Amino acid sequence: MKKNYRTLAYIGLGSNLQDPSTQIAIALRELALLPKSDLQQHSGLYLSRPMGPPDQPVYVNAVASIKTHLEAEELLNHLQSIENKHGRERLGEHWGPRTLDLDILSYGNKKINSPRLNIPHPGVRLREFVLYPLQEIDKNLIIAGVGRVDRLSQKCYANGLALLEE
Ligand code: ROI
Repeated sequence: MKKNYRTLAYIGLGSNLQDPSTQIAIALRELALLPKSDLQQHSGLYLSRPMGPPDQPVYVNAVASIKTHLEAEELLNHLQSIENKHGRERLGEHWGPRTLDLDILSYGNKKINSPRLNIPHPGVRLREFVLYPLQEIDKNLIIAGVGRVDRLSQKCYANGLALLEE
């Protein structure tokens, strides 16, 4: 049955291989083409130090919001097929480099814990490269079960995060 309401979902984008800024710019255009969905907003592009093994290139990160009729798992399927189009290889290295990573950060006020999905994303409260861009697009955002994004980003060390000029 078609859902007759739409869910506001936030998506995190990250890349540190093969011209990361271009990967992110193309991914934003692809998010705008998701079925049953409308892209609402996206942040600027940020340069961020790698979380995880430090011997990998710096990342470019951004966040976007969409309104969608897709169920969370369907949205995940679409995001994974976009990642795959960008040549994402799952090399098995824990927290290693990647051409494109698309994470569902939140999906309405829903909490989901399934083998494929943990929503809200468990990394949100600790990641400057998620919190600062979220605050840029919605300074009043509250992530259910996590907290107010403005307060969380005040407590989160910026770690050299830098907004890239256009
Ligand atoms: N580090 C940064 N700075 N940005 C990311 O998007 C990112 N993504 C990841 C890991 C490997 C945890 N580190 C990251 O998946």
